[in-house]
Amino acid sequence: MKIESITLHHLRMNLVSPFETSFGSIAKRDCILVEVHSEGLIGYGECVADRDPGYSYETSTTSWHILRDYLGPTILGVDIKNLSEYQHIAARIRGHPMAKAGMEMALWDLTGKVKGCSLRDLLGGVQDKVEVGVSVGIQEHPNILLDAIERYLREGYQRVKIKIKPMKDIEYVTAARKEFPELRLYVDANSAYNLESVSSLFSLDKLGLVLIEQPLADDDLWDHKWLQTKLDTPICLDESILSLRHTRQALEMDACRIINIKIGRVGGLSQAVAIHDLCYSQGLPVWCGGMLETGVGRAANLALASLPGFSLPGDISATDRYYDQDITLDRFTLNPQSTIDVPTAPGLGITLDHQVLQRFTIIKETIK
Ligand code: OSB
Ligand code: MG
Repeated sequence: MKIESITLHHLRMNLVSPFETSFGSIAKRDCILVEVHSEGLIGYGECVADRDPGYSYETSTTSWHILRDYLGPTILGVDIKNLSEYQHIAARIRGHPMAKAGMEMALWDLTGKVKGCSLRDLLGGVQDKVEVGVSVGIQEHPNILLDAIERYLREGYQRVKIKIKPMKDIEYVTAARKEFPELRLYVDANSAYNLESVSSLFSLDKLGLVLIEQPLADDDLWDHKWLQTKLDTPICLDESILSLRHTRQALEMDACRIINIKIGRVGGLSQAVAIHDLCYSQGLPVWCGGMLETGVGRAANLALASLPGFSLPGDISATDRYYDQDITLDRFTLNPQSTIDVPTAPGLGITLDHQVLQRFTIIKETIK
């Protein structure tokens, strides 16, 4: 696959409702669509870095810089024979996993289209549909949270993740547990706690949660290891796991009992699969995290989540949970049993809606 040109689109898309986490609230979501052209085919990838550095140090602006000034020029004109060649190119740039993942996804899509093979089959996926849940943002009042959960349950979701932070935790999650005694509940703190505020989590430990996601700092496996000895509820790491090495060390330390795998956070699908493989071989459950993706990133998440070790429902909701208008013609819908179908067409298996894409593009640049 000789890479002839690369087009970057900085998108800003309206969410159906604002999404609030411990690091802030967003009403519009930014991302970069990466378009790679080769021999009459186009591969698409989504870089999930947000406008602000709340979840990660990467932003849409830093990713744009890395994609346009480093990754793009290095692969332009190169005949990429396989994805491991790209791994070597990306490894020369320190950090910036989301930028690397966006470009890699476009190359995976292209590879699938060249071979006439779906991403699921390229990765070794084994499911036609995957179990999914919904992530509910921080709300103004526990009753509003209960209403939101009830609405999602009516839509068919059978697993709910509640975003928490200090003061927006015990009362909210206790109310949810009381109202929905059997519901599979996750909570996600996005690093909002420290050793002073951690006692709230001991109250949550009594509520029969499936997991507590990323309670402490992103760069702190050690304190998570300590906290896991104090909790019966499994800790699930998200922000702390940026690589296969972090995964191995977290496993060796018993810093968590579950891992959330996100393609962007770990630098791409190849790394995501490697992390899956290690966890699967050690019997550690994983699930696919979300970054409010468009249909492009959602298709990749579905393919990844079809691997055999993804034994817990992921943060992969239906298109209408995020966007009224999405950049793909394909809209993902929820099946009975809280599942979504994995795309089967070559590559990501999606088709772009160029009108919608144009409407949400705030900057566009082609390098050739
Ligand atoms: O921590 O999982 C997270 C969204 C943006 C940034 C971080 C996170 C999230 C979510 C939403 O929880 C998951 C989704 O439905 O895409
Ligand atoms: Mg998370």
